[in-house]
This record gives sequence, C-alpha cells and structure tokens, in this order.
Amino acid sequence: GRLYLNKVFHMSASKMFELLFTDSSFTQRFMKIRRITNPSSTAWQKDDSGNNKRTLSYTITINNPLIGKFSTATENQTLSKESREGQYYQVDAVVHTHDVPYHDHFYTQNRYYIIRVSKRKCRLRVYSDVKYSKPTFGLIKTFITKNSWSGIEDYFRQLEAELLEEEAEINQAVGES
Ligand code: YK8
Repeated sequence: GRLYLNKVFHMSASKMFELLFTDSSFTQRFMKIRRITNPSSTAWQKDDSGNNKRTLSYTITINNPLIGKFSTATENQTLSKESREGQYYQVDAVVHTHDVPYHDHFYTQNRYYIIRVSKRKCRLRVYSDVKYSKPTFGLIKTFITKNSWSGIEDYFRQLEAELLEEEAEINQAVGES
C-alpha cells in the first residue's frame, strides 16, 4: 500500500481512536465537510477469530465530471485483535463504491495504525491500496487507478487538516503541557 498519512498528533491514542472510529462529533463534522450523507453504522462486535468488526454505509459526493455526482458506499472495518487499548490500534477498512463505473472490478483497502507516543501524543499512519477483484487491463485499469489515487489523496489530506483543527481545540481546553 501507499502511505497517505504519517503524523504525530498531540492527543492520546484512545482519543484518536474515538475520533475516527466511533460515532463522534468529529466524524459527523468531517462527513458534513466531505458531503457524505445517509451514514449508518453497526456497533463494534467481536467475531469468531477475536477481531472486532463493524460495517458503515453512506453516500459519497463525487467531484469528477466523468462520473455521476453520488455513489453509495460500504465500508467494512476490522479492529485487529493485536490492538491494545490506549497503546496500539490497527484498523483495516475495505471500501466498496457501488455506483461508479467498473464498481465490480475494484475496491479500496485502507489500513489505519494509531500508536501511542506518550500520554498525550500518538502517531497516525494510513496506508491505502486499490485492489482488483476481477482481471482489469489497459486503459480501464489506468483510469480506475488514477481516479482512485487522487480521490484518496484528497480525502486524507483533508482528514489531516481537520485532525489538526481538532487537536488545537483539545489542547486549548486541556492547557499546554
Ligand atoms: C472512506 C476510491 C475511488 C473512489 C472514486 C472512484 C472513481 C471511479 C473510477 C472510474 C470516486 C471514505 C473514491 C475516491 C471515493 C471515496 C472513497 C473514500 C474517500 C472513473 C473508473 C470514502 C475512504 C475512501 C476510500 C476510497 C475512496 C474511493 O472512509 O474515485
């Protein structure tokens, strides 16, 4: 996968997990900014292998004149059993966009790592990969790959910016240390 975000934030690892992977007001605000609508989510639930899973669905707004303006999407998140509360979290997120051209050919796999640095610092790393579920060649593959990378890059650039805003608010409330 490609590394899209790798940054130390001045907040605890558990705070970062809460912001990104629970129904937080941060997530609600970020979705509004990205014009992601109709969100719904299952609760985190342990499966047979000991990992925690949840499924999100939502409608994304697309800024690409070649494609329709909206697509429904499903995101399956797995919180690895290797995760340790407050220390280390690993979440795999598989995103399917259902209403874009060639939607049955590809999906996106995002891997989030949240790593404790100190009591009030954590590192967030996000890797992303475009995966093919059908043999896909030539122009179509180029088309899908290019459009995916640019969309993903834009998304994580904005996520970083919004997390920095959130970080500033959190630390204002707590006081610098
Ligand atoms: C998640 C990857 C590809 C997709 C899109 C598809 C173009 C189709 C190519 C045609 C629209 C929130 C993206 C960017 C939609 C948004 C997805 C998001 C950002 C021309 C053949 C949605 C993270 C995420 C992962 C994958 C992104 C899609 O939390 O280009």
